[in-house]
Amino acid sequence: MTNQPLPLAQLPSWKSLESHVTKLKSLHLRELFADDPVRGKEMTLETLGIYLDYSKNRIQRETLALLFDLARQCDLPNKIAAMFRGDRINITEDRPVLHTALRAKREQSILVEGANVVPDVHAVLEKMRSFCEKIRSGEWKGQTGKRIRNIVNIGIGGSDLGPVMAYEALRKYTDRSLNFRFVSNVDGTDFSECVHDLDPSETLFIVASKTFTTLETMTNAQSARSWLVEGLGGQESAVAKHFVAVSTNASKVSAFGIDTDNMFGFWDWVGGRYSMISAIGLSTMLAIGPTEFESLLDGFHEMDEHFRTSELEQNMPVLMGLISILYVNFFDVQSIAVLPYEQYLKRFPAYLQQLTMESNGKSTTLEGQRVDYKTSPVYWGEPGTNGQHSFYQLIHQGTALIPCDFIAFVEPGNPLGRHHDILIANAIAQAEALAFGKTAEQVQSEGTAPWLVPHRVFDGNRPSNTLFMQKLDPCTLGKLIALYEHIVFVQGAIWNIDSFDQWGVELGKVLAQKIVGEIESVSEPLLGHDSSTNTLVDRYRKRKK
Ligand code: G6Q
Repeated sequence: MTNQPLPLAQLPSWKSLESHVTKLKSLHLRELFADDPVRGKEMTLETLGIYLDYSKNRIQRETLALLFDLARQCDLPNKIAAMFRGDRINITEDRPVLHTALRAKREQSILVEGANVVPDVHAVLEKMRSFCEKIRSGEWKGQTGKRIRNIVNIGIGGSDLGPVMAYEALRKYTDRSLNFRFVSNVDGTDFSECVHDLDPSETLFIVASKTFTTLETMTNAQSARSWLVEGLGGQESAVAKHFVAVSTNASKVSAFGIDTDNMFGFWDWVGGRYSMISAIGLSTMLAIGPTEFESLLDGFHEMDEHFRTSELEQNMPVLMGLISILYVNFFDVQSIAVLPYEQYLKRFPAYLQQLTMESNGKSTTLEGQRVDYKTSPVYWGEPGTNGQHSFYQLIHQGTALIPCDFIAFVEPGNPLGRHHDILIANAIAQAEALAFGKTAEQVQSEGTAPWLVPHRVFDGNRPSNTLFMQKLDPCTLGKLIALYEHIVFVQGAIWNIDSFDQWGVELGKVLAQKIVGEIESVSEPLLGHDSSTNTLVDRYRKRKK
């Protein structure tokens, strides 16, 4: 599958980067800008209405050339082609990785085992559209004849984070006569708080689960069913009017009591964290309507095409992915902050946590060897300006180097006096302060007492990207999400790992099942764990009411 001839750390470009970075580390962004006055204009890339300023990174043009060499030596162009073609690149699960087919145009053909999957994708989209129209128009009635006003998505992980993020991001485009809620945690508080003020006769539950076996989702779905049936006078027949499912598992869906006519399918070649634009996006389509959902799909597709067809040097996901590799593998960076200066993107960092860390939090190569280099950093963040009044201190003056992605839009979500100018000024100022800092001389010249000077110095030389777009609308959101999906792909391709499995979540699930049995056992269980686990189980058993 891959033509990569040598282990990563033995590639010539890797070795060249190692020696190049020794020199780079001694350079300050102040010098890089002083030596290259057009840097701030030239180290930018604009595509699909996204302006990327990457000039405030600790790079020279030579660094980029070496990173592109690395990409070629890692066979990145062929790896990209293999994903889009539907090769079984998720090797540990022996599956193609085709979330890009979810946003393919009707006339495209993408073959899985010889069959074109694009017509199936469009058939599901059509079914979703017709259902959404019935709910949004009020044609679909609940058990008592009332129209649906509340929509509750029950799902977790990939079946929750994308829908929640998209709903929040596109709130301005949503039908405000419908009320959307999202339940994910098995903690009963999540479900209880979600429904406490809802009328069951006006509530629709979407049970979103690829496998339809996930413990949290099934537990919440059962509680939802009891709540609904009880609230509607014990009528089991109400389930048909108040529950729909999104899943790949028809038999489990019908065993739950949901008519498979009310099931929206997808396929095992869509990974959970890459599924928000599949039928898992049903709540999104209900909220924004089929036409805006189409724009969202278009945005994803445009970025897919950019990624698939652009030269590496002009390819935004490739560029951003490679710059992140530089920091993680050559500057020992442990985390990257994503900082949207846009309130509607408040759940975007949470969404990215899963996308990035579940994909690339791996330490085994595709050949089954232990990696001898770092893989995924921690991705985290908060919307600006809130973060500035909390953790930015550490980014400015702490001991860790934390590259930042600033995300901003020219047009405000809600024009209000000077708010937006102030917001954007802050985003631009933070990137400037991080890069250039404030020297001891500058601090002294302000008349600061000598003992206080070291505390008030900003070293600077802290890198960032700025992503500037015109307006947060469905199409732009699609481009932005696909950009990060493909950055993750680039990282995984260079690190030579399987970005599309998630074996690391299995062990805890299995142990939890065992411990649930022990906790709920009527007779005293024989506990065979370590002494810490045994004591915790025993303590809970003795104290629970
Ligand atoms: C994502 C993961 C994971 C998954 C959830 C929910 O890539 O596979 O987050 O989405 O575990 O799974 P189900 O959709 O099967 O309930």
